[in-house]
Amino acid sequence: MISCDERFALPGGATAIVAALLVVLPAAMSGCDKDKESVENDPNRRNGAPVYRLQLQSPVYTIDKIYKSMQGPSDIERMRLGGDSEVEELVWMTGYRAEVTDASGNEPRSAEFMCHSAMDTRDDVYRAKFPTAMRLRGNRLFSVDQGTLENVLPSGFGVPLMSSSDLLVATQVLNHNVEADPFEVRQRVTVEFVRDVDLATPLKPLIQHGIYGLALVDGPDGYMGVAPGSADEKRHGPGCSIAEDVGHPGGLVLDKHGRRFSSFWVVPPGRHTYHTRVTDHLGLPYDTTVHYAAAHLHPFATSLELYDITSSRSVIKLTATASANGTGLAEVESYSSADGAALYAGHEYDLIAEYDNTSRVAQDAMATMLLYVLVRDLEFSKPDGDPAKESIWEQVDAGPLAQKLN
Ligand SMILES: [Cu+2]
Repeated sequence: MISCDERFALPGGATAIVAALLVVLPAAMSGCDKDKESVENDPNRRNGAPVYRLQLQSPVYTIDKIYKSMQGPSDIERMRLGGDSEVEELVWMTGYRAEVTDASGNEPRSAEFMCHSAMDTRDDVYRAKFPTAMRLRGNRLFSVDQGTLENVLPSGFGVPLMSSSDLLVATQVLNHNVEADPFEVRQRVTVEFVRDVDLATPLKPLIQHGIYGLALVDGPDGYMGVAPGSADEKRHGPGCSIAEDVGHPGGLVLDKHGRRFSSFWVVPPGRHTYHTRVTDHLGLPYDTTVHYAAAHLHPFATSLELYDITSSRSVIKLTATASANGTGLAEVESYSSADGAALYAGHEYDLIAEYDNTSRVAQDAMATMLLYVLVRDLEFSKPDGDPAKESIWEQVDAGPLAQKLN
C-alpha cells in the first residue's frame, strides 16, 4: 500500500475527516523493586520511561461483497498526539498496531478483513522540526496490514515526534473470501510512545526510509534511473521484469528515461520473482544501519528481500506465510535488531519479491519494505517550557479521556 500512498498528498485543509474517538490509556507503573530483566520486558516501560498509548477508531465499514487488496472501504482520520493542547512536547514513538473489531469496537473480528492501517505526517514539516539528510519516505511513519498487525521498534530506539504534529491515519478493510449478508467491521489503531522528559537518556532516533518494488510496464529495459543501454547486470542487478499494471490510480511511476513502472502489478498463475533496483530510491546520504523492517505484500507473496548487490549479501529477508483457509496472508515476518543491519551509501541494492500464485487466475501484487534506519545527523532543539509541569497526558491518570476530533 505504501507505494500507492507515496503519491497520496496530505490535504492542506481538513477534508473528509470523520469524527473519531481518541482514548488515552496511561500505562501502569511497574514496581521499582522488579529485577532488571522483568523491567526490560515490561510492555508498559521503555528504557525506564512509562509507555503512553493513544487509540483511535476508524469509522464503521460495511462489507457487502468481495473486496481485493486496496479496493475495500477506507477513510482517513486526522489526529494529534497532544490533542488540542497548545503545549508542544517531544515524544518518541515506539510502536503502532491495528486490530479489526466489530462495529461496537469491543469485540475482535478476524484479521482476514485487514487491508492496512498507516500513519503519515508531512515530510517537509517533519524535517523542519527534525533536520536530517535522511528523508522520511512517502510521509509515512508507520504502516501495518493483514500479515503484520504491529510495528514494534527494538528497545532503545524510537521515532521522535512533536506532540503538536498533524498526523493522518488511513485505514482500509478488504474481504478476499466471505460471501455472506453484509456485515460491519472497523479498525482500532494504537500508537505507543514515551515522553522525552521521562527518559534518563534519549532514545536513538530512527526514521522510516522505505522502498518499494516495481514491475516494468513499458520502456527500453527494467533498470530504473539508469540510462538505456548502460546498465551492467553485475553492477545493477537483474532489473525489473515486465508485468501488466493493475490500473490503480497513482500506481504508475515514471523514470527520467521514459520508462513506465507499476507499483501495483498483475501476477499470472505460477511462481514469479520480481527484482527492482532500489539504489536511487534508497538514496542513502551516509552509511547507516536498519533496526526495524516490515513488508507490505499481497496474497500469494512468499518473501521480500533487500539484497546488497555490491557485496553479494542479503541484508534482510522477510518470509510470508499464506492463510490455511482461503486467500490471504497469515503472517509476514518483520525484522527487529538493536545491533542492526548495515546499509552503505555507495552500494547498489536490489529489492526481490517472490510470488507463488497457486490460483488459476491472475492476482495483484505489491512489494513494499518499511525500513527504520538510524539517523546519524539529527540536530534539533527541544521545545521551550517545562513539559514536566505542563504534561498533556497526566490528566488522564484518573481514567480514559474521550475527545472528539473534527
Ligand atoms: Cu497493497
